[in-house]
Order: sequence, then structure tokens, then C-alpha cells
Amino acid sequence: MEKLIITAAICGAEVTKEDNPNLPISALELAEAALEAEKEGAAIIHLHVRNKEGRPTQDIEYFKKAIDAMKETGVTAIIQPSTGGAAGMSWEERIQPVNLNPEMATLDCGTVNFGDGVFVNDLPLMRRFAKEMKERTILPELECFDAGNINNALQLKIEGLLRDHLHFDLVLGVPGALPASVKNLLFMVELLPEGATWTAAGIGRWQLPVAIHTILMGGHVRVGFEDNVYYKKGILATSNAQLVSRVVRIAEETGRDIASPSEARKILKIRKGRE
Ligand code: KMH
Ligand code: ZN
Repeated sequence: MEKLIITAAICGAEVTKEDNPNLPISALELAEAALEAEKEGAAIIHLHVRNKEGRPTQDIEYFKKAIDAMKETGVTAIIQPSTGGAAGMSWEERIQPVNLNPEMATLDCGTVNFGDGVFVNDLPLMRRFAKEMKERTILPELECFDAGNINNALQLKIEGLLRDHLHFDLVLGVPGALPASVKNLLFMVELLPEGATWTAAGIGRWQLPVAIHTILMGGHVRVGFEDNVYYKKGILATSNAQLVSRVVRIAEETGRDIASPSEARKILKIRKGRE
């Protein structure tokens, strides 16, 4: 099996310090959390940023500050800004971090209910984001919250808006989208095109079971506070790194080695063919 790429989704847009006081929010906290997660085995940092009030923002200046702080702290992991932001944001607001030319960024592949809100990703929005990422050689992580989202991603491929290598993130358990279960994970994986790589993320109490099944199935794993703030029932996680290190332990017990950031770049064919 391919080495396991672990993504740490360290902050997200929805959780708050009230949910877990260990949530990193400022640029410095994000940088420290990213470095700690990388030291434990994360090869990708999925990044959201917050403004001074702690609310989600897609302001490029906040992304720049956080990414600069990460680089200064010594983070070498792939930094993957979100272009999803929070439900209700305009596409103009969401697309901003792409202008920093990251190696990767998320590309959300369909409109879904998201809790009480609606997370809008119609095809014209998806085309616009995909085109921008293709021109800049940014690898999109094709975020799929429901089975039909995979087909939307494949539509972009048919239209020539994606480069050769496709990488998906299957997010299971968002309230309003596809619930998390092993059956649904298998169902989604079977819809993926040959040669694609994939990560899976389970929301809330599903983070661990989705990770365990994904390790055995040959996919890659996303954990972190964006999706889940607990270590186990009733016990908050002390850090994103703690959630990463548990995945590393489980993977090692099953004989699956962990990909370093540079190995992850090779597996995902990041920037291949650039220049
Ligand atoms: N916060 C969600 C509404 C992404 O990062 O691209 C969207 C999200 C997906 O987190
Ligand atoms: Zn996100």
C-alpha cells in the first residue's frame, strides 16, 4: 500500500474556543499547531483562518500572516488553504487564498446543506475555482460531502478544468450531507475514477472509525479540530497533534508507513510538470 498521508485540519470555520479551548486561532497559534502536527506525522495542513474576533474570514492578509508564521516556525508540510470558508460567504471572498499560489487548495464539489445553513458550490463557481487553480498549478483537493459531488468533479475533468492527477477528500457526516458509515465510505470510494488518490474525513465521533477503515482501505486520512474536538467520548483533545499521533500509532500497527511531506508531494504529483 502507498504510504499514508495524514492531513491535519487544525482550525476550521465552525468550531470555537468554547467548544475546545485548545483550538488554534491566531497566526502564531496556527503555526505552533501546524508544526506540532507535522512533528507527529501530518504531511498536509488544511488551513482556515479567523479574524481578530475569532470569526471565520477568507481575507488574504490573514492567510498570508498564518502561512508566513508557519514557514518561520519551520513547517515544511503542504499548506492547503480552504476555498470553502464558511457557509454563506461569497465566491469572491472564498477564492482569495488562491492568489498566494499554495501547492494545494480545497475545491468544494457541490452544494449541500451544512448544519442549518447552505454551502453553495454550483457548477459555475466550481468552474471558476478549478480554472484559477489549473492556471496556477495548484492541486485541488476535491471535497465531496455527498456521493453526487464526485460526479460534479468528474464533470470538471471532462471540461478540461483539472490537471491529470485527481485527489479527492471524502467528508462523511456533515449534518445535511451524506452521513458517516462504513457502507457510505465504501460506496463513495467505489465511485472514484481509477488512479485517483483519496483522503477521508469523518465528522465528530466518526473521525476515528473513518480513519481506521481508511487506513485499511488504502486511502489517506484527515483528522483535526475542524472535524472533531474530542479525543474520546466526553474528553476533549488536547491538541491537533494528539489526534494525528493516534492515527500514526494505528497505521504503524497495521503495517502502513507514514508519508513525509516530500513523499506526500510525490504521491499527489504536486507541481509536476510545472515550468
Ligand atoms: N466550512 C465549510 C462550510 C473547505 O475547507 O473547503 C466548508 C469547508 C470546506 O470547510
Ligand atoms: Zn475546511
